[in-house]
Amino acid sequence: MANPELIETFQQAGQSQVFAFYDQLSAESQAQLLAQAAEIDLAEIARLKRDLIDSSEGAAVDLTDLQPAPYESLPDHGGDADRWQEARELGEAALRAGRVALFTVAGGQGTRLGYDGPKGTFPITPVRQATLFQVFAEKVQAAGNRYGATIPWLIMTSHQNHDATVSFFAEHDFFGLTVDQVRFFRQGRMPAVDPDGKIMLASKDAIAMSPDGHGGSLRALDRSGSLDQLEREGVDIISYIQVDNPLVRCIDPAFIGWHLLAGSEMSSKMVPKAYAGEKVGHFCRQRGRAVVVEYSDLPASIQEEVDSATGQLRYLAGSIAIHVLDREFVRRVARGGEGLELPFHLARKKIPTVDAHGEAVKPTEPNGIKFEMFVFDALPFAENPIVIETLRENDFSPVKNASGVDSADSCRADLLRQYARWANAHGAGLSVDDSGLPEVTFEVSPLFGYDEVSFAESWATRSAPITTGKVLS
Ligand code: UD2
Repeated sequence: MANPELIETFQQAGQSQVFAFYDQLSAESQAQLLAQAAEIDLAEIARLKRDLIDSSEGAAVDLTDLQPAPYESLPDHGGDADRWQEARELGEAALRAGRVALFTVAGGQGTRLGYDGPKGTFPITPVRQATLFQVFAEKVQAAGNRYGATIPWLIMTSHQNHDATVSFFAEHDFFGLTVDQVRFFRQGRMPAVDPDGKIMLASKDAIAMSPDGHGGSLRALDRSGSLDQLEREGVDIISYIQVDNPLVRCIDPAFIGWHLLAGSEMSSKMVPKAYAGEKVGHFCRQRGRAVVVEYSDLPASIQEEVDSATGQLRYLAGSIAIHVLDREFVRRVARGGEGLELPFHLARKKIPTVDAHGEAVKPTEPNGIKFEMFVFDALPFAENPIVIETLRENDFSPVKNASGVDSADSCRADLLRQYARWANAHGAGLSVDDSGLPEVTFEVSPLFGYDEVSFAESWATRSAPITTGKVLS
């Protein structure tokens, strides 16, 4: 039998069920199963069972000494306009010096959207139906042109969607970017376990493995050699975004500048929560460190507290998963040790598996547990973390659900509102409804304008009026 040591290690760890059907498998399937098993850190699984599954306190979030995090308000909301201008200039200088890379986490499974394929290949813009990936590619290109620098774009995929993602870019000639500029790497995986901590099989010859969460991106950036490559290129600032949010200012000089002004290792954007129960994480401080507490972990009574001085929610700063990371900070956290490890979070899920006879089981209730790391759990390790305010309409409209809130429809409408705001600020005179939605369905390619400033420059040279179906490009 090939690799008996590995099988024996699993037996000794009480995980022999992983090889229950091994003798029935072809040599190829045996090799596949062994390769998967070799990815698993059995000591880590034992620790997670003990600390998260068996311990009632393990999963509880520590809320002692929690305070709302301070943040830099926008100039229109009382912030220091001169400092914002200083930040912007500093960020622009860093961009011109080629110090900035974009990083997109795109390893999620997109289950809620119900879309078959990597989420980044989802068509989103209102006229061209450009995909999420194309929108980001055009923003990278436009910003690179503006600052006279090549902006590397790192994309983290998962085992499930890696090949499809890479082929998609190849089929579309990398949307005008160079092959060297766009770098793909896979994130790590974790096995699902049953309530007794036993590693589950997806089929007789495969372990039920799933992506290790967006927090796995820090390890993956390091393991893939991406950090070393960035270091050779003189890039030390990593702009982190999620694949589901095409509205994001993914290359934002002011944000980069605030990160540099503060000497921060990890910076974040916040939006004021729209209402107490909004489902976002909360930026907080705890014993001198920055933390994000997910909505599900913060009791409603705390979420509803009002600041008597401002009349606003006390825990106002909502996390929209937009960060700037210092390259060496990522390396430090990725390498771990000395208490630097990101914690795992546990989620009870329906995991397709096999029964004792190897027959497929499709559960209707959660039957297993997945483990994920979250990138914002790196914040407590960061020196001088800073949170800055942004406007939702400029930075945040994620595509998460098939319909309703945070769906493709709501996101397209937000894109249209943004185009109309930019155009009307320059006298386009478009009719809009009370929510700012224009009557005409048109589109602004990021190559024409990826923010107000670049839009204003291109607008001065445009010709025909805006009508339905028009693409400004
Ligand atoms: C996340 C945040 C939430 C809020 C929201 C904003 C968590 C737990 N919550 O919610 O507070 O900021 O985003 O949109 O993060 N991904 C991977 N690999 C994985 C899992 C996810 O690359 O293993 C990527 C995924 O492709 C997507 C992003 O991470 O780009 C967010 O993932 P999600 O949809 O699971 O996050 P969500 O909506 O629960």
